[in-house]
Amino acid sequence: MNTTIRRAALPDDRRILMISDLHGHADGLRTIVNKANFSRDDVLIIVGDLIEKGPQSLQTVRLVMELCRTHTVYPLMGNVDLWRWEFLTEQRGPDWQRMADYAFNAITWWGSSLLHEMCAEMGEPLTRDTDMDALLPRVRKQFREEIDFLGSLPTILETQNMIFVHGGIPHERLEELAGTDAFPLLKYDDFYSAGLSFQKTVVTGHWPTVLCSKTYPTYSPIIDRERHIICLDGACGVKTEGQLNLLVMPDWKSEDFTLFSWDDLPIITALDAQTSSPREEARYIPWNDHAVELIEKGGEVSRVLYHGKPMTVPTQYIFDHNGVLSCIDTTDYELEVKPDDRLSLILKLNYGCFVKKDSVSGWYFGRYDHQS
Ligand SMILES: [Mn+2]
Repeated sequence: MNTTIRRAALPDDRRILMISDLHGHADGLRTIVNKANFSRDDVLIIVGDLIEKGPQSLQTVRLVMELCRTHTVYPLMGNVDLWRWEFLTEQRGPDWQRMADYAFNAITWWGSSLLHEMCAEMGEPLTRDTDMDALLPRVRKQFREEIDFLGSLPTILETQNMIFVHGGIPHERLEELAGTDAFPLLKYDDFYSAGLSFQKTVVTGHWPTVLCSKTYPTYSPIIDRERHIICLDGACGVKTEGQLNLLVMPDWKSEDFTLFSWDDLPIITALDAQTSSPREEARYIPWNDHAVELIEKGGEVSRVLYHGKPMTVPTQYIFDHNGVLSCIDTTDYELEVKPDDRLSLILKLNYGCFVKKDSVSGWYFGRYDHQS
């Protein structure tokens, strides 16, 4: 698919809400826009990846379609949206085997896939024995509206002072990008680390911001006012501890942002106070740099060496990655906690609780109460 650019002059004095990487979380989208009191007076910009990696891909597409009818919404294409649309419409020729492989992998990883949801709704549960050639025309017919909607999503939205794109752009001469292959702009991995600067503020999703954490792990958006880049992806669906990030500006000229976030982790209420460990000394092990050396293996937690630094990590987070001992998504950071703080529970051990507070994950060793 070629890059398409939608241009919009955003109205004055209306709130601008931005979100990305919904990844099949219709309930999360509904909850988070309600939290922000989203209304017809607001503008909502959805920076791509509506589907997959979550339980409600089909519902999410339909919810976004519905919001587009009732509210001012600018949805954009994500790389996953484009992949699915290309398979479903055979843009690159029949490739049902890959589509099916993806769908069954998705079931293993995330418990759902768009194709499974479509087949379930048709009353024909998808199995390894499904005759894909016979299924495709029926899927296309029954879900024509949803598939066409995915295919209609533009690559880039340009406003008075911002450029929205799922992955990233190499430069902001948009007229040169129009008509070129959209895929590199949708799947521009780690765009933030490319170090580029822009005149207009470039707002992206796609690459979980937590991967850019140099010390303690944070899932909140990156707002870089010098290089004019905003990254929204809170790793919802990709990581259990991930979240949807909805960033709200009072109007398009404003430089103030309010964050609303959503995750589906259980909540505990802290009973004790805990002081934070030094943030600059904390380490986070992301999934793209996760080799560790074992110092001592324990039952619940083990001691490992990560980039030369000893860390205590949950033993269950240690795994063999193609012969390399690895550990992911953990940190030695200890959060600052006050009694009555509500904490999102990621992992409960006798050693302590691995939790998230205000978009930052870390350890809490105090007592707590369970809440729903
Ligand atoms: Mn993506």
